[in-house]
Amino acid sequence: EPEITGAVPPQIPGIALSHGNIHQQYEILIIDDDVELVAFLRESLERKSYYVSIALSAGRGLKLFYETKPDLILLDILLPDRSGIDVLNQIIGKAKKERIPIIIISGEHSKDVQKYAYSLGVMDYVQKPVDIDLFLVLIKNRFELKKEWQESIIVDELTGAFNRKYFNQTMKQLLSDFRRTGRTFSLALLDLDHFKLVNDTYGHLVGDEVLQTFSELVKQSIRTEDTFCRYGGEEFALFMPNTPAEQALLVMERIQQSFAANAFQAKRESFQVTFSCGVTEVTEVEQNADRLVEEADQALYASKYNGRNQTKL
Ligand code: GH3
Ligand code: MG
Ligand code: MG
Ligand code: MG
Repeated sequence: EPEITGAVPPQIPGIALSHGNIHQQYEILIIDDDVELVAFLRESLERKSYYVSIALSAGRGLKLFYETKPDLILLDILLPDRSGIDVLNQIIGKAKKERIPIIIISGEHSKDVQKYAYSLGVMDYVQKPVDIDLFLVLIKNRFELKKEWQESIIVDELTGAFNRKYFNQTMKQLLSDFRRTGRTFSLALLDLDHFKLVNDTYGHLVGDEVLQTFSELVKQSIRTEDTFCRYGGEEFALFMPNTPAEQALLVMERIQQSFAANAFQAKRESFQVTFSCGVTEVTEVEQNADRLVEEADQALYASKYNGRNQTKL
């Protein structure tokens, strides 16, 4: 079987994130033996900047499914080696779990086959000949849903900061970059000062608003390559790649000043909130996630102990 391969994705992670927005280069796997249709689809999809990989048989399709982890699959029913329904049965579980949409494109118009595909959980069954304009809109819709889902599992709902799950992923990525290339990064832990008092005085809803305003302000103050996460409760974390600790400290002090200057209104009163911060920079090769967090946490504790509304290394 001739090997037709699509454009090679870049060696950077598939998902690039900036402050809760996903900019992804999506990869589409086409499993279809109709060479002309495949070439046409590929051209149309690549023009829309999708990556395309192609399998002209069920066997090759399954191999590429497991190897390339596509974001969407276009699956034919009549294939030379096995039926597309077989393929479907084999991959549908994993595809559902990982939210990989499967779109059947087939010349097989029997109602029973369509019904069976739908009953397995396929959302779209497109009959050949394919109307490319409609087809491209359909794909775009499927990716929009996927993107919403991808964001929903890594972004904290209240504050729009990344969640703890994404904190862990980012930590892993940055530590491995550091071990591989020596690229440094700083980690800051931020904890709101006397936040219990804010809740007790003005109520939990006002407390939530403070958390939101705080997050907005931090997000506006940082670079796109920085990653801002809600670590838990009223505690946040900021990763600053390529930033030595001394520089990170200055960044945090600047944010502290602008946050402290912000006036909140509640119960016909005006009040201010501050936060304390601890910063650490990755240094030794053996440094691991727990050590880094512990160091930042100790620095944070020193800031609290020393009177709050400040940053320590
Ligand atoms: P310190 O300056 O020492 O950090 O004092 P603190 O009062 O900020 O610290 P403490 O750990 O005693 O209290 C944290 C409070 O944050 C208690 C908790 O109810 C509140 N909190 C945590 N998550 C949320 C949230 O999502 N919304 C609101 N409104 N409050 C929250
Ligand atoms: Mg076919
Ligand atoms: Mg606190
Ligand atoms: Mg706390």
